Amino acid sequence: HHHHHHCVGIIGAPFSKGQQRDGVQRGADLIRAAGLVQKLIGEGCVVKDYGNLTFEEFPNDEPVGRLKTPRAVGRANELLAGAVQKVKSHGNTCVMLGGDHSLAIGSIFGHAASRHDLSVLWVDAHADINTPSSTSTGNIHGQPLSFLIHELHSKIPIIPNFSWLKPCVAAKDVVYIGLRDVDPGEHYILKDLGIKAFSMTEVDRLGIAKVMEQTCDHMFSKVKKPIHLSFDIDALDPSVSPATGTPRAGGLTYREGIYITEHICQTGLLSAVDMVEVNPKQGKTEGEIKSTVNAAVDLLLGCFGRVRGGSHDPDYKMPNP
Ligand code: 5AB
Ligand code: MN
Ligand code: MN
Ligand code: MN
Repeated sequence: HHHHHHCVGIIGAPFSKGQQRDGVQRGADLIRAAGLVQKLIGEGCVVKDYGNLTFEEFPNDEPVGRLKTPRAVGRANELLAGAVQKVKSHGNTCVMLGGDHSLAIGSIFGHAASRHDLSVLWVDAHADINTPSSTSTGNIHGQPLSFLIHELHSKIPIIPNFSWLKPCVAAKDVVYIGLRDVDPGEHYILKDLGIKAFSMTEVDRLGIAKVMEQTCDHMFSKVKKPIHLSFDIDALDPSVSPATGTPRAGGLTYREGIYITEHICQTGLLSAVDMVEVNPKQGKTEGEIKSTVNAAVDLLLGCFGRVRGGSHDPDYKMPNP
């Protein structure tokens, strides 16, 4: 086994305007308060915390068509994209702590600007690929992939504060795991573009080990591309991660979630991670919040070398009696 250390750069993105529930902007600080940095260092990572971004307020952010708070979302993601590009230029694996999932727009765009030809692994109960016309809620956290995928470019209207954004991912380079709440328009897009998707039905049929094998076969069919892992905490079952804005029954177990991140770590190709949609205000008890935040931390530790079977430094000396 390899014993390289991971260099990790953390960006906090306390942003909630991609949806309508207050609290999700606190996710980043809660994940830090649970000891993420110290635990990563404990795994042998070299960690730089770039701190939290500060987002501009848009007092008159009227809907554009169905889209809610488009100006705030557009500007926040432009700022995030620049921050991710900077973290990547320093040679770090980028960890973006949300905030809501609209932030994947800037995170993936910034990542793609510094590492061409990415694979995106989207772990979520939801497909987040509604277009500004197909959305039933107007919430941009249900739409980020439609802004990023080349094949959907013609479906994206002109939106204020989005002019910096250009599609940067091909449909064939996206893989989903965990789907169980997909809107009809989203299902149409998935089928039309032939996007690889392991819904919870496939997780049940194949088991998580085969799902990960086939995910990697698909992502590395030709060349070994850097991986962008976008992990929505609502992919896990609400019994594990209840403190989130759009929980859905029948999700991944804690162990399946950890298996995904351990497996992605072992590819050696993980280049950026989003951990999003942790919302403490959606937890009914302290215990629910803790369980959700701890799951987010443990998933991230799996991304950066923690293995459940344990490990030791190459120069470990057995103590004498
Ligand atoms: B999340 C829904 N499809 O478009 C929509 O939590 C839900 O980032 C989106 O995955 C859920 O609003 C967004 C109904
Ligand atoms: Mn979701
Ligand atoms: Mn999502
Ligand atoms: Mn490793």
